[in-house]
Amino acid sequence: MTTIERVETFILDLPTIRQHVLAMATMKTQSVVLVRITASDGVVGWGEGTTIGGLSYGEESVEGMALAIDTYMTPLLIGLDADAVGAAMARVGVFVQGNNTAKCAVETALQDGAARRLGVPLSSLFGGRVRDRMACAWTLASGQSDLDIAEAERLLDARRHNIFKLKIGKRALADDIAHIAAIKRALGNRASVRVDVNQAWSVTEARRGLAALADAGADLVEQPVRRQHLAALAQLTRDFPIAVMADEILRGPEDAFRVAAAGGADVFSVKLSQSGGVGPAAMVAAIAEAAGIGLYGGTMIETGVGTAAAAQLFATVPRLDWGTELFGPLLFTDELLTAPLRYEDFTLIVPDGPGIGVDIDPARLDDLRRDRRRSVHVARATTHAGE
Ligand code: MUC
Ligand code: MG
Repeated sequence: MTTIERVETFILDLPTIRQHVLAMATMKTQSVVLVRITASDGVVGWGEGTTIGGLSYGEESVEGMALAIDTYMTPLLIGLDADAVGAAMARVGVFVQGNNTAKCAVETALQDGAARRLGVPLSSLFGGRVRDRMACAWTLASGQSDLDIAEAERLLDARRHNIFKLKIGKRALADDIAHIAAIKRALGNRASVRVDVNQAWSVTEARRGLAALADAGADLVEQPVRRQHLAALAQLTRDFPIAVMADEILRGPEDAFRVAAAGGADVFSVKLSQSGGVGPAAMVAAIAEAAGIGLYGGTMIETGVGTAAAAQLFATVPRLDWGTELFGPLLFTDELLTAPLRYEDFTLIVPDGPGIGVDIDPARLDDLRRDRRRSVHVARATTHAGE
């Protein structure tokens, strides 16, 4: 039996190419946790746990994830069968509640190692590929309409993205609607324009907002109200023609089932991090598929590690009608991989190699590690409170 020998965590801080303005935080740096799991046969698997804006997006921070893995998960994992990923994660689940993003980092590293041991891409462990490339949205979040339009035009010209997600909810509703309308007017039918409110609207604002968004030409609205408000999300889904997508409300298969049963969304944004790993994300996708809910491959703005893992899974789902937003590595000034992921013709190409299909450059890893840096721009300083 090949056993799990070593589990290591690394916190990395990656500067972004421009500020990324969301309802709850302005990012200038993205912080991630990478997990490296070494098995007794020497095979190494990598996984990623990433969230956004310190603790402003969710309940896990990179510092907390590293602690949860090092202190609570690693002792449970050492000596277990490295190929029995489900059994290993079930054991972790008995002793560690929640912490889905930290679990995602560990589970992805185990999946990567198991697939590398077999010499196959991770997609082969999830039924095989139905596509080799997938549509990939870009998020416009500079905070200014003219800059966003110029950025979108550049990306359309380069044939890199023709789906744009606008981050709204920080400004007054009327200002956000004017911003969306200006962008949609400029791009016309050359692009799909969608918005992510990141839970910022009250139910009343959402009712006004969804009506105005449809008029402004937006195709989809993501998580308009707080994740606790399932009944409101379901009502909005029923009442307005614009597609409603669930994001923060989905934290694994149980939530997916609850939201699907309540008719709570037209589309699910499936995120490996929120789901707790590749396997649980596959279950979320299966629930959506069974319920007739559209699928979208979501991101937590991961490096190439988490992005490649997600691409491996989304390559296997039968219908991916809303595409993906697996643009994470493109938002960073630094590349972590030996060979960057390829974005061509408005799509992300699914990498071919074994496991997640990408490799980390050890020198780059060293450069980006928080514990090796002389000065650190931590996530805390990226929130609005810190501006
Ligand atoms: C989210 O809420 O979807 C994904 C893309 C982006 O710009 O932010 C994230 C998080
Ligand atoms: Mg979202």
